[in-house]
Order: sequence, then structure tokens, then C-alpha cells
Amino acid sequence: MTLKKTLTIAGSDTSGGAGIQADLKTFQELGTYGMTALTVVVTMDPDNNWSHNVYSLPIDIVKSQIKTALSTGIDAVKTGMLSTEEIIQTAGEAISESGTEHVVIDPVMVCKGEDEVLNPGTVGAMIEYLLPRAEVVTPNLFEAGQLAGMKTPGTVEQMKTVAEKIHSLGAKNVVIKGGKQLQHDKAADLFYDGTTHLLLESEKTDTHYNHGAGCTFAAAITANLANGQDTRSAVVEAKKFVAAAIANGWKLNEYVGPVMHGAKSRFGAPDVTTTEV
Ligand code: PXL
Repeated sequence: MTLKKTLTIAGSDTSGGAGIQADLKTFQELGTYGMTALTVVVTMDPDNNWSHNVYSLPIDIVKSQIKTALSTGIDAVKTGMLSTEEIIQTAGEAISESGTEHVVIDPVMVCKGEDEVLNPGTVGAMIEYLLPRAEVVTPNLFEAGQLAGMKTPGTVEQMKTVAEKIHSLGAKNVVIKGGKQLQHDKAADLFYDGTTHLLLESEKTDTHYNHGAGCTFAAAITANLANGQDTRSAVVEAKKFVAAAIANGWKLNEYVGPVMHGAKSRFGAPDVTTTEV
């Protein structure tokens, strides 16, 4: 038996909920073979309120991992935390040269609870090197505003405008993750394919334990595409996967509660409705 090969080019979240840890757990759950190219290592300081430290890896080590993984003939690749313009350019060019069929860009700019953009130049580099190669780009509200050069959207109407702008920058499909900041009574994400705006909704879960939700959503889209789903169903099924993971989020310690990546296969998924808006 062979498995579809999925690659994540992303950072290590030592706490295990986000980053490559989220991606690998999700790839495994969805029956794909996961590979990694590590870009940064994120640690948390237990003596300073769990504040984050981000250590970028030398570019040669990043390049050599990407080359190793792509040489195996990857079915779908996802990018996550890419901390420098050089890493973004390297990843974008290598993905192009490899001709990988499915490319999911999760334009990670901040970690939850941290409000500084990793490095201001990275937004321009993502627009130049990643968006034109994206089959799907998955910004949260803040990242969507940054990519579009607009203010952070706060309503579904504003998400639609921002999604159209990001699509015009070359991403074939845009998924804006609504998250907690969205003024809406449901947990809502917007999918835009250049023609139709589709609102994906599930019941809100009243929880702080949602660390890694964004990475998990994008990783599930990646695995679903590798497994041959069309883009729309890859996104809708990924929303079910992450809604289950959030509904079963749990407390790791007093600072962080990760989603439960394997929740859907164990407990099933909450309902997700889709409405053209
Ligand atoms: O959730 C964004 C994210 C992505 N990648 C890595 C992270 C985080 C947040 O902690 O550590 C490696």
C-alpha cells in the first residue's frame, strides 16, 4: 500500500499544539504520510508567563531539508511559520520548481497571545513568493488584513472584500479563518474561489483551549487535497476536523490549551453548514 505524501515547511511549536506538531498529527489522522522541513524552533519561557522565543534555523539547513523532502515527489505541501524573507523566498521558489500539485499557504504572522508581526518584511515576501503559488491561502483575520493592505476585517462583509483583494494577488482560493474576533454568532470561516463566497459555520465552542487551531485547519486542507478531494470539499471537511479538535480542546498547563487533533475520529464532528453569501 502506498500513502499520499504531505510536507509541512513550518516551525516547531515545542508545546506540541501548533506548528509542525499540529501538522504531523493532522496528516496522520487523515491517512497521509507526513514529512517536515523545519524553519524555526519556538520555545516558551515558564519563568516569564510562557512568553515565546523564536529561533530561526540557518538558511542552508532549511534549504537542505526542503530539497530532501521535495525530491521524494510530494502530493501536497503546506507552509506555516516562515520567519525571514529569505526563508519565504527559498520555500516559494523550491515549491515552484518541484511542480507540487497542491500548495497550501498558512501565512503565519503571529502566535496566539503575541501581537508583533514576526518581521515586517515578511508580509511583502509572502505576497511576492507565496501567494501566486497558492492553491489555498488560509489567513486569520489579522493576517488577511495585512496581506490585503486593508484594516483587519471584523464582519463577514469585510471578510468578503479582503478575500477578493487577496485573490487578486494570485491565490486561487482564499479561506479567511474567522476565529474569536469576528462579530458573528457562529464560528465562521469564509471560502472564496474567485467566483463564490461560501460561509462555513459551526456552533461556537466556549473555550480558551484552541491553541493550534489555525495550523490544524490548514494541515487538514492539505491532507484532504493530497487524498484527491476537490478544493471546496477539502476545505469543508477540514472545517469539520478542526471544529471537533476545538470542541475537545484541553488544558496542557496554566498558560496553554491545545486543540485535540485526533478528536474527529474518536468523537465525531459538530455540524458545519455552508451558505453562499
Ligand atoms: O499558531 C501559530 C504558530 C505556528 N507555528 C508555530 C507556532 C505557532 C504559535 O505558537 O509556535 C511554530
